[in-house]
Amino acid sequence: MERGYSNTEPAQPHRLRYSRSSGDIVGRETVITLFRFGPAWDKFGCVSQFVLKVETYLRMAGIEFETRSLGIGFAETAPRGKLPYIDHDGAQVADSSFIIDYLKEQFGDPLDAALSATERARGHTIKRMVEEHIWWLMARERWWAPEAPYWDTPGLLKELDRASYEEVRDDSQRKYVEHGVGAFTEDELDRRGREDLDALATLLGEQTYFLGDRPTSLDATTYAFLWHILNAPYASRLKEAALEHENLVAYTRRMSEEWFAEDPMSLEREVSSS
Ligand SMILES: N[C@@H](CCC(=O)N[C@@H](CS)C(=O)NCC(=O)O)C(=O)O
Repeated sequence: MERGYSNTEPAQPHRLRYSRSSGDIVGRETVITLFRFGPAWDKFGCVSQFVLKVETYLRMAGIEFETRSLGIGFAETAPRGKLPYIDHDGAQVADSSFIIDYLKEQFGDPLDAALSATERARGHTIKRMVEEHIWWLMARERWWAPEAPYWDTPGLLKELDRASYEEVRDDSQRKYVEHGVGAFTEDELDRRGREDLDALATLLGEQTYFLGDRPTSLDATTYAFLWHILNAPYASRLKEAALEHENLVAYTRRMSEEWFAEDPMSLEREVSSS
């Protein structure tokens, strides 16, 4: 499926395959590989919101890609020790925002090119709140959830025995306490999450997308995080708060229908499993 919103077709990340005998084009190989942890929790393509953000951007910008699931071994190859990263014809780029900057440079900017300075500033502010605050609230919820959603999770900690899992969990919890979010009470966390979700619901209002009637790269972030919150497979006060905003729920459903109706977990794009 080729989609995008520019008048000029962006260059596609393909390597053409030629017939040795005739020289005719006989196929094309996808050369963008998105590295992720891997399918998890029933309907998640990956446990990472940032992986879904990049995947959403690729789908919205009409850039073909394949996925490669690394599971717990991700740190052996991830250039910054985190996922996602991509490989484009041998060039590796890590960090979801740097990846999107790179994709814009390489394939054009069909989603954001027409944005005004004010829209860009608004998009930047929303993105930072979601990625740098809501992410911590979500991580805090996941690591403390009584259901222990990361225990024995395919696509992440599946191969760990109980003692090793508990070591990873304790290390993670220490990280969140150092950040500050780990020291909040459940009610304080709930209050902070509600403040952010109320703000998102107000900013979205009746609009189709977060910056108006056309999708932009900001929607890759907002969709990825809202989808993860709304589909949390554990009791979540963030999820309860998000469900109270009909416009956020409808927005997430709309985005799913528009960009993820086909191959929702990118299983058809997967070239290896962990
Ligand atoms: N700023 C990075 C954040 C990426 C990130 O935090 N990834 C998490 C998963 S959501 C990760 O790889 N965590 C593994 C770890 O820290 O060991 C981005 O935008 O890509």
